[in-house]
Amino acid sequence: MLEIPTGFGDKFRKAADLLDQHDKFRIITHYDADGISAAAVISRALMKAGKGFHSTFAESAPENIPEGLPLIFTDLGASAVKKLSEVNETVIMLDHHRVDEAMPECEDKVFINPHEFGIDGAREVSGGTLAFLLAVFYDETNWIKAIYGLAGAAADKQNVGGFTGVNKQILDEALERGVIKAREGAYMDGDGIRDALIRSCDPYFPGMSGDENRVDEALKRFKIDPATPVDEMSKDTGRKIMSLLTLSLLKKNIPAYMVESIKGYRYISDRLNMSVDELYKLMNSCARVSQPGLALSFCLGDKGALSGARELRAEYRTSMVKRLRELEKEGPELMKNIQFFYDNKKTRKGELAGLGMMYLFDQRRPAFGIFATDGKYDISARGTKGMVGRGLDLGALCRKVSAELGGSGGGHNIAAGATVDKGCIDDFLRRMDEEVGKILF
Ligand SMILES: [Mn+2]
Repeated sequence: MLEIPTGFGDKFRKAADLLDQHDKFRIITHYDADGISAAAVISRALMKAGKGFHSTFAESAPENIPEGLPLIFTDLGASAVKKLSEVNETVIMLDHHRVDEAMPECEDKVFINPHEFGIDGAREVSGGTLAFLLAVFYDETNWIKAIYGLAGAAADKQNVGGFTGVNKQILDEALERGVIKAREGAYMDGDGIRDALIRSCDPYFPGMSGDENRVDEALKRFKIDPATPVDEMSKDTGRKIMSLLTLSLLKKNIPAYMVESIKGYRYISDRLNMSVDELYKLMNSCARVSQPGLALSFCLGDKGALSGARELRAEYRTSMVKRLRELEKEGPELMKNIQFFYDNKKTRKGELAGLGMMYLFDQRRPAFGIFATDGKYDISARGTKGMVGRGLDLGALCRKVSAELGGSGGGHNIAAGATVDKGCIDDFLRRMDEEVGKILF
């Protein structure tokens, strides 16, 4: 049984009653993978109850709140509760982002934010798992949809080091109910082990990912059938593959906790024939190219949409592996205390910098991915947990250094970004190199 604070549970009961009272809803959800996951859970629950819905993806709660239908906000809305409390509609809001404001109490509205109950929305529950709680409060048979909720939590990186809090409770009960199965292994998927190894970009295996010859050679040496499905490898085969992958990372001096994180429990829904890991990565692939609707469609059972999403993910993986291999060969440019590279895709540079820091690049220097847009440079900065532990705050540095040069910037300590005028990029890198040096060296 789920053990959640009483007041928190009361809010879900009230939200479930509001679902009961209407036949059609407008769902407004965040356009990232967690938002897609939340919309998938709610839409499926409404479909099952024979209710209608209409979903929209947004970056935040819209300026003008649409009226005419009861509203469900998922994975967003907490920063706009005042406005939402004034609309002339029934409102259900489920948002795990931390805000300072108290959640208002209104008769035909319910505002659910886990932080109000001492639950850490950054780690313990996501938009997807909040939506899932509502679905099971509404109708217990919705437990079979657990994979959709957990995918949102995984997409928001709440599974790093294992699920905790509300997410963990949902996972445990889903396992107990048999709607999800746990299997141990590497976080890889593909059409057989050969395909999975060649396409693997997250995790990326230096000297292995993208290199058909090396993969073939290794599989032959270990006498492993290249077509063996990843989930059906014998213990012995799994061990051989793991030692191979571990070695590829250790050669790059990747720290032990990162090497460890390439494997763990994968949570699989037999019904969907998919793992939580694969599901959220498919959602991410759609969100990345601004097609969250495609991901929602496949979650609602559209087979064509599923193959479309699989194609998007395959293209994405091919492009990432290719670019990471180039960076593996040429290396990012090294300065004294930082490293940087240019990339021709805006959204890719940050992910390349992040994956590079996790699996490939020099571990002593934070990485900066740079993209040229009209007249400006867009910069993504990524560090490691170790650097943050030694006092590095890339968000603060991006803000400070870009402001000195008339640009803007900010973000988290481990992942941040900045924009500066074209003529300023050399100064930006030079100043960043100095500032990072003061902290790390
Ligand atoms: Mn979220």
